[in-house]
Amino acid sequence: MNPENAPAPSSPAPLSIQGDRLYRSLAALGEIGSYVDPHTGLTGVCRLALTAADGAGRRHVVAEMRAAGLEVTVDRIGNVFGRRAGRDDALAPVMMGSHIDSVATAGRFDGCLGVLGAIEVVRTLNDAGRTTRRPVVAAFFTEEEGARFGTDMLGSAVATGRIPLADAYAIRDRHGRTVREELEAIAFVGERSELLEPPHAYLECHVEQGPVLRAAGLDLGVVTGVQAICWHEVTIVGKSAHAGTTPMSLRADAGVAAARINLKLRELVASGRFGAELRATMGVIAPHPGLINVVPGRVTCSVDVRNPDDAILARAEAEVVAFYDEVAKLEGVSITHRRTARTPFVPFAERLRALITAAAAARGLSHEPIVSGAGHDAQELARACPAGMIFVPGEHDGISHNPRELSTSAQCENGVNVLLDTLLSLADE
Ligand code: HGY
Ligand code: MN
Ligand code: MN
Repeated sequence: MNPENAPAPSSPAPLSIQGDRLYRSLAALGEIGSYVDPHTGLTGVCRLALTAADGAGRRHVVAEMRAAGLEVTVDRIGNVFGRRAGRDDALAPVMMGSHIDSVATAGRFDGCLGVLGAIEVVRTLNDAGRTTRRPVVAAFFTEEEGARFGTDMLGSAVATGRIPLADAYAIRDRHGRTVREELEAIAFVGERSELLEPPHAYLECHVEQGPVLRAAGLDLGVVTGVQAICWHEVTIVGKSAHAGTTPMSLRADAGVAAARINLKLRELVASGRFGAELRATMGVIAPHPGLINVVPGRVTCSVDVRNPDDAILARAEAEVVAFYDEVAKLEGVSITHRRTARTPFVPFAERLRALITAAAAARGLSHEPIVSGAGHDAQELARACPAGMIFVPGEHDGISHNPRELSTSAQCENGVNVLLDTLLSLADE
């Protein structure tokens, strides 16, 4: 090595994580809540927030945190923090984290990479006998997915003051169970205040969950921000009636009304009136009674609309809401909707993006800026402190919220090594 490139005598040798240890920890957590999909034969993960499987996953990760020497605390919304002391222990910590709750048809990487990656960073510091100036915290947040209780980033939104704890406790799942009851059922109602002392900075390593990085042959994404998100829960009430005897002219068919709304979502995107980046999805379509010979009298469905531009999203949402009234008249049904999530475009801190970019470059890893299509806890932490995200590419077009989700050991190792480097820059300042 050319002498002037050698690290200055005082700077410690650069550290690297143990990629195989990280990948084994992802596999081990992925066993908890795993299932075999009867249609595809694929093994997926189902750890919906605050279910017994989530509770088991939580206890497993808490044990991993403790085995890495972290002091673990739990707050009143069930967010979990593993703390490693710093030389100046009174300073605000640098936090790394994500979530371990999953959708019902998940893979092993969404969220888990950021939590287990944070613990792997701590193990690497331990192995090297390295103490940072600031304390370091590895964390996971409650119900990031929103798949069970209907609003995403719930735990980190409470921790940063966007959602009051009492409101969060009262949210019910589709079976009427409340967040509070379900936290108690898995014994994760903690003592610690739910309002987070602002960290010095927050970092999250996460799979991209899309095709961009892999298609471009890039090692990493430096996330510039998270696009704006809008969720509605829509209730359509028509009239259950006999499928054979009821003339079409006498029907109030909630199923057809839902179908019209679903097609409208597709039309909004295809029209180009909202630019090229609008995304709209009806993920939940639940007819009642859901029987072959009964015209559905009631349908509960969901609307998920997203765009990087807040103003465009607002226009699109207004058009959807106006369409609810149109369909109600057309089909002779009543349509009500509840906005269950609404987050603006959230930019990430320039300074952290620059540190992540420099760390990737120093390791010779190819990287590009990228906007996140998915919501993340980092967008909530960005309200409390400078936040940044590192994206890792995924195989199979980066598919996610699907058992085929897959990032290779090398892809995960690259992401968490850059997480380590960025952490060290921040934790020693
Ligand atoms: O919906 C989302 O974007 C995230 O996966 N919760
Ligand atoms: Mn996620
Ligand atoms: Mn997700």
